[in-house]
Amino acid sequence: KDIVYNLAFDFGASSGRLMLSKFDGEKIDVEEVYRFPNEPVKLGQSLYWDFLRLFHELKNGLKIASKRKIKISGIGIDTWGVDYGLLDKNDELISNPIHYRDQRTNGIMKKVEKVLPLEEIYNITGIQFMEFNTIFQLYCDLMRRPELLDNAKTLLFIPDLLNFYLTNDKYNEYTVASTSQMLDAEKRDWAIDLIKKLNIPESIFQKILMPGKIIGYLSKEIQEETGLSDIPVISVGSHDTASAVAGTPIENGSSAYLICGTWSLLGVESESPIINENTKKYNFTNEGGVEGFIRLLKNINGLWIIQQLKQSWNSNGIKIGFPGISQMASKAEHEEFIINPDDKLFIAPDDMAEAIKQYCVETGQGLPQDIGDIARAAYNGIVEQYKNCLNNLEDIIGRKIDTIHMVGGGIQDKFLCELTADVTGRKVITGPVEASIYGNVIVQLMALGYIKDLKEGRKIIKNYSELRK
Ligand code: LFR
Repeated sequence: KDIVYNLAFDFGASSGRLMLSKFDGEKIDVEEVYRFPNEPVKLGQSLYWDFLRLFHELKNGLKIASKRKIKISGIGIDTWGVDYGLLDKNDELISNPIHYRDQRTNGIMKKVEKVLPLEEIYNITGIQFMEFNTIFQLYCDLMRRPELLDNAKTLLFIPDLLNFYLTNDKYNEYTVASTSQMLDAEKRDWAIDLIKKLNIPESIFQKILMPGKIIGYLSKEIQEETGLSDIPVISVGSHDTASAVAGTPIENGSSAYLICGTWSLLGVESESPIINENTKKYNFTNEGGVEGFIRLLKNINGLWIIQQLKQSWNSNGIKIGFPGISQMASKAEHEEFIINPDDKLFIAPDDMAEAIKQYCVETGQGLPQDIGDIARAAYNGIVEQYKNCLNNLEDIIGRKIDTIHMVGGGIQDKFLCELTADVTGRKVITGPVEASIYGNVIVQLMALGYIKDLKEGRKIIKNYSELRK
């Protein structure tokens, strides 16, 4: 049988990786080719992504892949959402892209509200309010560093920016552009009126490109540097969550997906945007998905809290890893401590363990004493949000959700999955861990004509990846 090889890059908030996929007409196998850390840098008052390093690692990955001497049919890139780079008239990057956890957007919504009612933004975009959404980041730029936007000719989201430096082609891919809170959810194009009302220069926005199209081909320079040929770079669901949803074998309307990574994304797939009093009240988002679907979901502060706990303990000399934290939480002496993970306190605290202690004391629960208790407070809080979110979701869509598909790196944490099943009372199906890579690959295979549609792609994933019930 002919084998089709593709390369899928998935950039996460703490690391990135390149996977090689092999499709033999029936089955997709994925293999890790290269993994690299993604370490944001605090420079002065700002928190930046190290974009130059990330692009360097992208090329390193391509160089390693080229040594395999196999014919690669396509490359697809997905990353986190909302963040962007600005290019000047010579296509030079004006500044390193700023990290969504940067503090500059604190309190920004109050300022925007004076110019434009938030309700109007929601009614058009259907996007959940988060201070780090592109719309608010750009408004900050406008107020703090207007010269940046004066000189900007092009805005590219992180995956668009990586694709541009590979191919020289400039687009804004639909799924990632939807996270900006500046797309008209119905029209699936820029909400020009909103953009104008905020005085953001509309000329920086590019043509929207749907997932499943060829963006361009590796440029001569990149070919020479990496040893690869003129391979097509394909627009996948370039927002990692869009790829992860595509790579989740959901089968019917009574199933929800729950993507567990730095963030927890819980929702369903919808044919069209749902924007009403309920979605507003519960602050649900209508992000763009692949094959024209809308990702109706809620963004919950997830394993970031556990990641930060690990960092806080490790930097205080306590050697503990994720399995250790999970185990201690499962055996915690006090099982009842609980936080609200979406409290502002937990977005970017200096010390996560201290933040949790402070929260528990301030909410009258007393002081969690040890690692087990502190971690348990976080797990309880995260899973409680899952439960609330499921109930709200049922309210919005008017039907019951009986099954949750948990996917993503976080499902390697058995305790998290078990607690989710216990607390929500729903059937939990786990897998695949590599949902975003699978989603990335099936959209490439759809673009190249090897797979008919998302349904067929998901069937392949369901049949051949390891799923557990
Ligand atoms: C997950 C994710 C979420 C988005 C957050 C910030 O990796 O992409 O979907 O809200 O990161 O971009």
